[in-house]
Amino acid sequence: MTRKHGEATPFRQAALIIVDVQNDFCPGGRLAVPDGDRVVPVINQLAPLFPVVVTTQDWHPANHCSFEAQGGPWPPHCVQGSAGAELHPALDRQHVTARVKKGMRADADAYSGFEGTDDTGHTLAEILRQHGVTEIYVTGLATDYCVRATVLDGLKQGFKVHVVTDAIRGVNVKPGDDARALEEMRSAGASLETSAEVLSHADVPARGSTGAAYRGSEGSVGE
Ligand code: VGL
Ligand code: ZN
Repeated sequence: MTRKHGEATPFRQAALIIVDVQNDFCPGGRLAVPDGDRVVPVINQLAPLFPVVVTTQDWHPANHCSFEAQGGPWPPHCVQGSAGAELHPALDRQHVTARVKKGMRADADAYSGFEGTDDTGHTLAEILRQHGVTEIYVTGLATDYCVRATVLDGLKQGFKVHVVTDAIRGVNVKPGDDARALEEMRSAGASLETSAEVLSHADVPARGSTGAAYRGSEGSVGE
C-alpha cells in the first residue's frame, strides 16, 4: 500500500492526538507547563487536516497517588469534574472525533494516552484502528511526561508516529528534560517535524500571526 506523493489527502490514514491540553497544565493552572497554552493555536491550525482527531485528558480522583498528599511527585491537578481538568477554552473542538480520559484509578498513574478510554470504554488504540488509522501526529502537554509516554506507546503498538515539535511544551523539572525526551522519542523511531513541515505536506501554507484563513492551492474558482 504505497501512497503517491502529492495525493490530495495525505492524512487519510492519520490521526491528530492532542495530549492533555487542559487548564491545569496551562499558565494559571495547578501544574502549569511554561507556555503550555502556546500549543493551542498551532493545534487549531493542524486539526482541520485530519479525518480523526483525538483528545486525551488527565482525569484523576481527588486522592490520586501522584498527588503530594499521597506521597506522589505532583501538586493536585486535573481532578475529575474540576475546571482545571477541562480542555483549554481556546482549543477548537469542532474537529474532535473522540475524547479519552486516563489516570482515573486512585492507585495508578497513567501518563500515556494509550492507557486511556473513551466514555464507552474503548481504548485509544481501538479507536484508532476502528478508523483505519496507521499514523499518528502527537501534540500537547507535557513533552517530558504524557507526550513522551504516548509517543513511545504508539510506536510499541505499531503506529508510525510523528511528533509536532512546536505543538508540544515540557515541564522541565530538570532543565533539558524536554530535549532529552525528544531525543528518546526520536531514537525509538518517532519522526520529529514542525507544524510548518506538516502543513507543507498538506499543500497548505503555514499561517502567520495575522490569523488569515488558509486557502486551497486553487483558490475559489467555478462559482
Ligand atoms: C502529566 C504530570 C502529571 C502530563 C500528567 O500530562 O504530562 N504530567 N500528570
Ligand atoms: Zn496527572
